[in-house]
Amino acid sequence: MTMEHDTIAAIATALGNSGINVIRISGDEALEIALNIFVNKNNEKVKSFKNRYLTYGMIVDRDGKVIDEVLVSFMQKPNTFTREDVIEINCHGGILSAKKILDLIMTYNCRMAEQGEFTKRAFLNGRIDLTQAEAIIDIINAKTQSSHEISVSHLEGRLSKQINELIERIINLLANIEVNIDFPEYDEDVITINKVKEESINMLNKIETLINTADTGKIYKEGIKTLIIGKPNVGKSSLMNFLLNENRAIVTEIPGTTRDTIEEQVNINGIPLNIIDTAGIRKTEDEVEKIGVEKALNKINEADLIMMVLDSSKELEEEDIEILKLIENKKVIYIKNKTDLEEKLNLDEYKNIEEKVINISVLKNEGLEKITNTIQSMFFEGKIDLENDLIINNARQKNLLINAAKNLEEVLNSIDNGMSIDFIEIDLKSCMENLGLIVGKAVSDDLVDKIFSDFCIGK
Ligand SMILES: Nc1nc2c(ncn2[C@@H]2O[C@H](COP(=O)(O)OP(=O)(O)OP(=O)(O)O)[C@@H](O)[C@H]2O)c(=O)[nH]1
Ligand SMILES: [Mg+2]
Repeated sequence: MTMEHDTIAAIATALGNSGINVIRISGDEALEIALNIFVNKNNEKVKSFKNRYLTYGMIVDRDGKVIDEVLVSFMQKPNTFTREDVIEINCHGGILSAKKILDLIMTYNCRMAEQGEFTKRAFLNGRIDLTQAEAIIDIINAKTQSSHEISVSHLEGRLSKQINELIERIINLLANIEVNIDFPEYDEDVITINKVKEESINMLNKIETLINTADTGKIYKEGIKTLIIGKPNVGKSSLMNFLLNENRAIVTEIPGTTRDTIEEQVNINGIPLNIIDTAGIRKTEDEVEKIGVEKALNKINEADLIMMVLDSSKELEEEDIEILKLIENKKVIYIKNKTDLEEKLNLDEYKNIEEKVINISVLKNEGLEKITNTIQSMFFEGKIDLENDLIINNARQKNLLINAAKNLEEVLNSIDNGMSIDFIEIDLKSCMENLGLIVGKAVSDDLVDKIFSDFCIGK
């Protein structure tokens, strides 16, 4: 078990061939340790560092041997990221300098920081709340501009502000109810109940609006899992390569070219796609191909979007029909490729599909923009204004909002059924607790540990 007030240290930058690395120390011993291992340009120990200034000098080991040339900054508590004393040492890049300095620091009264422990301290010491801490992880991991923007708005505290406002409103309602329970002779029951009802409806609307943004938030964060599927040789890998704008997958005229699934991420007009090219679906005796086909079929369930590729120059075959059946209940874009060749495909028996089919020729570079337009309208049509809407992009937060919404529905049910005000009070309190958990009020230690363990070391 680690103690929250230990002094901790870690290398905060990714180790590799970089220009500089940063070693961070936080805690009561931070300043003392830095003073012990540092000498200035005259090779003298210093008595202190000026708060929030960079000081040039050397790090020397216990025998006085120079390890590296550095810039040291001292940030005095409480106005620091962790709200503790923080030292940051900028040393030269590469792996060795930073590691040697960290090893030296470890010989003092200090231990290695756990993953995310600096940010965890920022949370535990009240500098940021949980939505902001989660936003920091998401900013680090953001793969698209949009996902980054959403997380920055959370870091600024926009989500916390809305949640805290809701909590305030519930506290007011509870106070009203308490007055009623304590002084029943005032007989303001009806007024109170009406107010609770009105407020609950209004708050429920707000929460539902937030919940409705969660699908979009998830897509921006994780990308649309897009499976390219079809019988062999229809041009799946050609389409994949076109979307990626590189020759990632092997393309040949031999049916059965792609054996394994190939997964890549791409950003198309700001829409993040995780594209998976698959082995052409057919019955085959080839052991390797068979496994590939199995893999492709298994991926259907977990896909957010299926791109079903058909070959315009071939008649509809049993394999096509089988795939059409398998994807019946999924979000599908039907793509008819090779429209540069003489058309043989007949979809008369599949009128509903025919209407939706997008005609393309990867070879001639025709019709491909229609695919992106379709994705855009399928997933984002008029729903979200990234700049102004607050978007949920975290499953934990979404689930708590769903619970809070259920609590308010219960409140409204109880009112409609003329239940005693005690019931209403209980559900309002649960709602308040669920909202509180979003921003990190009364969250369990285990949960805090779990959330911060997703961070990298040194953050
Ligand atoms: N005429 C024409 N040929 C195309 C077009 N798109 C792809 N092809 C050709 O069709 C053949 C098969 O393309 P692939 O992209 O390998 O097809 P696939 O669906 O990945 O095939 P498997 O991996 O075997 O399942 C290649 O010879 C491509 O050059 C197109 O729009 N028109
Ligand atoms: Mg292929």
